[in-house]
Amino acid sequence: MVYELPKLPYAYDVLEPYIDARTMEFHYLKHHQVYTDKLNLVLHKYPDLHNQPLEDLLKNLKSLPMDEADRTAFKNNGGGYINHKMFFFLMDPKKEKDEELTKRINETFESIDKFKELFNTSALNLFGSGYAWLVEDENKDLKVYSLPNQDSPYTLGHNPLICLDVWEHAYYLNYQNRRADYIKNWWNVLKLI
Ligand code: MN3
Repeated sequence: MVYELPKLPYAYDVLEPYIDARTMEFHYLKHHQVYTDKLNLVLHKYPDLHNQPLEDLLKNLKSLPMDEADRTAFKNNGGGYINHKMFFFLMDPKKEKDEELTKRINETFESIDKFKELFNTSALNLFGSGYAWLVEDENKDLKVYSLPNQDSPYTLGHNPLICLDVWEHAYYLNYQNRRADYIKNWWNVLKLI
């Protein structure tokens, strides 16, 4: 085994009422575990890649010495692993406000509210499953966009800073089809900005 399910640094119920305990438990224990297991399964065939950071492997996705089926499996499950890790850690209630990032967001998007509006629109307009992202691009500029499935900004050469999982498994038990409500409420569990 190369990767283990990262330990969740908080209890399932601490994000209530915005994200309910049952959703957290299923999302973390079932979904994140499956991505972890499938990532290990594909990397098992490539021992030379075990000591390289996952971020670097995703940055070099196109040139990894894999066949195309494994490259797709790695993209989906390596992305699924690292995206979920970031998403769950971002929601840690003990996380402190990042003053530097807040300042940069204000400078780039005029205000935190305008940034959130842009981010929410991106999350809401994503067709099907995926994530909304705040990233730092290759010029160190902040950008907001969404990516489908478990695609990672690392594969575009960008550094992810904030992500919101808008797969239905992230909200359906509590919100059913009301993605907009989930997105709006989600900001209550993000202490970073
Ligand atoms: Mn998810």
